[in-house]
Amino acid sequence: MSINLRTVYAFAREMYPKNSKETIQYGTAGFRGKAEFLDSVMFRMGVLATLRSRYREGAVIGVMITASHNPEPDNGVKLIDPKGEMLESSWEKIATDLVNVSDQELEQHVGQIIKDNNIDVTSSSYVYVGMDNRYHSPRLLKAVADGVIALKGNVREFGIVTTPMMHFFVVAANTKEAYGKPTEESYYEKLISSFEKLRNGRVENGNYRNSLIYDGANGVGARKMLQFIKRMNNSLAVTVINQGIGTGKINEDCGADHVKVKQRVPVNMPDVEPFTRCVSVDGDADRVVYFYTDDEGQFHLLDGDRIATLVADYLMEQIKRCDLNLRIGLVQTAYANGASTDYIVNELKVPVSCVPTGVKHLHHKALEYDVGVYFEANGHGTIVFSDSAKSLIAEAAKTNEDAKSLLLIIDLINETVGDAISDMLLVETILNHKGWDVKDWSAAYNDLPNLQLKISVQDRNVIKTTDAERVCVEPQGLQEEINKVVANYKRGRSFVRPSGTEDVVRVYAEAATKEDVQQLAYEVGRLVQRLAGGVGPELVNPSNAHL
Ligand code: 16G
Ligand code: ZN
Repeated sequence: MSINLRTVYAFAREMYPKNSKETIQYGTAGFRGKAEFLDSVMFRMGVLATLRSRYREGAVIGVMITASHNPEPDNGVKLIDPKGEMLESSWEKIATDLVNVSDQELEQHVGQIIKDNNIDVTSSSYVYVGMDNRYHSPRLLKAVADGVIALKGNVREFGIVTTPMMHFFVVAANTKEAYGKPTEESYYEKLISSFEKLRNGRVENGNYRNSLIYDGANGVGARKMLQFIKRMNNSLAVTVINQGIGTGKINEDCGADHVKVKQRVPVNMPDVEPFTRCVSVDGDADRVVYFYTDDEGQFHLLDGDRIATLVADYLMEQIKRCDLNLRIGLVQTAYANGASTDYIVNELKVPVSCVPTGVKHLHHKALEYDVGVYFEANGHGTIVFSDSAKSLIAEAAKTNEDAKSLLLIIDLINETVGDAISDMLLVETILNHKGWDVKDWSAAYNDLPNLQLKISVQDRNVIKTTDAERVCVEPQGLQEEINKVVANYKRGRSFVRPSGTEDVVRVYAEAATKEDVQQLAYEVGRLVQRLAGGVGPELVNPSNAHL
């Protein structure tokens, strides 16, 4: 096979010319931005995925087109490495450089990547592509596919799928073991059969009822849940709202991010009994949070921290029952509610560590344990089992029923990445096992009131942090000022960090009361505006707002 790099240039010039001069960066979530500027990015990512596949000796590389929880006009692209993990960081830099060169430089630049990485361009390559259900996704998918074709690679299109499904397909294609086949049916089969075996016909137990409301964020998670429902034997009665049919826009007033950040129910909530279990996923179904309203109409959130503690508690219990000597650990970020961390340390007595925001940091840390549970407060997370833990559990499962359940949990969980649907089925399994309703689940600890603000500044990168983003080292003096403010609040905690996905600085605050947390967030937000080059209107002091 001979490759003519001219083709790459010709395609780019004719069909995917670069129409934006702004430099963009491969961040925590790949490339993201307004869809109309992404055609050339997508084409080039098709090219890069093909090169990456050849570099990895023909292993399948995944490309997912989605802007996750962002609004409808946005889109984005993420590459998935052969074992289902995020793209290796040295290649993030290659990706960034590749999308930012001009069309004229493209041919030569691609030649350089091939040379620098010693890539055999005549070898075979396989790229899997999937997308969310935004109206511009099919157009962008075609651009990725053309990028692969320009280098004579093999491309397989999966159409509309969730992000975790893409990870599943990539792993299934690259592993020889009985992980599953790289097909939608195989994915459903694996999750549903382990879920139903874990239920063992017992659909209700104690306070646990098997019905729930599912907010699909008008995204792919809604469609796929409808597919799950079709295939489940009534083991779970799910009512899907925000299905993405009609006028509803993806993530608009609904979905996991809306529910978590706004701390309120999504649109189109049916009239349900107080304490009904409800769940929200985000636009590409890799995040999940639970919520309910009590008998006074008060909203309650059960977020990623809450899921992490439930899961860790359950796993500890099962591991103890099987008498297995496995080290379990929990990984959080600075966003984890202080009350959850206290509960983990003082009640669960599980080792807990804090890492910077972004799945790859959590995932990486979780791999240090035999059984690593990681969750971001925003609902993204999973469990990873080491190979030795898996074989110990498999051995024990020959004689022990609890170990058999653990083995089924390994099948139920999508280890490569947080998977909203798989995580939800896991939570349902644990609640059923314990005979718990949402009240029982909430009783473990009370979240400290918390709040997030977005602050616009001239250049968000003037903010530099350390200690898993809990301490700000630049601009100088900002952290000292934050410390002084925080000291005035009971149980006060606050940190600032530049967002990896939006052009803003994020402020997180928590404190003993709702009033305090509003005031604390305001004061820290003002510090950022003053000391880090704030642009836009000054924040309004909440204590003056009532005057
Ligand atoms: C991305 C990350 C997510 C993180 C979020 C933070 C991945 C796959 N996703 O969505 O883990 O919580 O960014 O966004 O790593 P921020 O930097 O804008 O606060
Ligand atoms: Zn997402």
